[in-house]
Amino acid sequence: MKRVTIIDSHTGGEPTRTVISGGPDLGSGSVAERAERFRRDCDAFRSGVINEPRGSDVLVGALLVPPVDPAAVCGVIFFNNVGVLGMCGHGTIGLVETLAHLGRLGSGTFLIETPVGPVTAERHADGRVSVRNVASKCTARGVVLSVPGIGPVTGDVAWGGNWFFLVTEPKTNLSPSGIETLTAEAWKVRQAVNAAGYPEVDHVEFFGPPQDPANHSRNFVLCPGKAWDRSPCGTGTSAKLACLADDGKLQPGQIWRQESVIGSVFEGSYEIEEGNIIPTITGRAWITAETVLCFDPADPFHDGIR
Ligand code: PYC
Repeated sequence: MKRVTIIDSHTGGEPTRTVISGGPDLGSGSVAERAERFRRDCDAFRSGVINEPRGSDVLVGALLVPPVDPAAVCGVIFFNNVGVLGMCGHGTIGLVETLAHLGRLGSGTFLIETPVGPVTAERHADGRVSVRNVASKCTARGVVLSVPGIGPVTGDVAWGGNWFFLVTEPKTNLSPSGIETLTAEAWKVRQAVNAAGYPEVDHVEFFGPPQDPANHSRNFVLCPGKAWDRSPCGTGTSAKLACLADDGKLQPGQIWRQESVIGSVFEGSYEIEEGNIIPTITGRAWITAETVLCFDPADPFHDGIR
């Protein structure tokens, strides 16, 4: 029986499953090279850890790997129900909380290597974690899509560690009761934006007014495998900050409070470094389980249901 030790956490409701031991040996090289090896050679492991019967579509996995830079606390490869992610904001907050829970973090700022570049994180005295993300950018503005069954939809293409299509006037209210409809609409938008020449986009983000007046906006984010993000999405909020910065609607250092479709909140701001927009996202994670996953070679669903 193969055993994989994990710690589960959630960040604003969105779960992260951090693999502590029992993961594959990905050899040497940059975290990007090892993420590519993981994608190519370890799909059964990815699916077995995330998908039913051990997990569910909504889980995001975080595989700890040795860093290249000895100053880094770790390297990490994020993965979900269908593949490998570039970065993950809620996942990094969950990872930091997990390392703190294990007693592996001192105080101060930590360097973490991801496949799309290094990020830094800081755990504050109140347990909140700030993640200084990779450079984010808006690459196409005002893209008009003709979406079958919906009609014209306008949005922006932006990078925040993953690729997003950001829609500011969705057709459905961003409330928990609308999640089924929002999921169906966002999936159609995803197909339309991919067909319109943006195959890199694998997350769709709808924005609307916040429910809590202390916040600036509410969002609904559809992830690559059709799961909706329970958190406001760290990389999605980074993409939003890049668009706001581009529009001159948010100044460096100014706080943006992004509310999720279930009301959890990330605080974001950005700075400009060498002409790049560098977002910082702050949120809170909670430990939910310490578990050993068992993989019996005779189990017909050893590799998860994919
Ligand atoms: O927080 O960046 C994020 C994220 C990506 C996918 C799910 N959450």
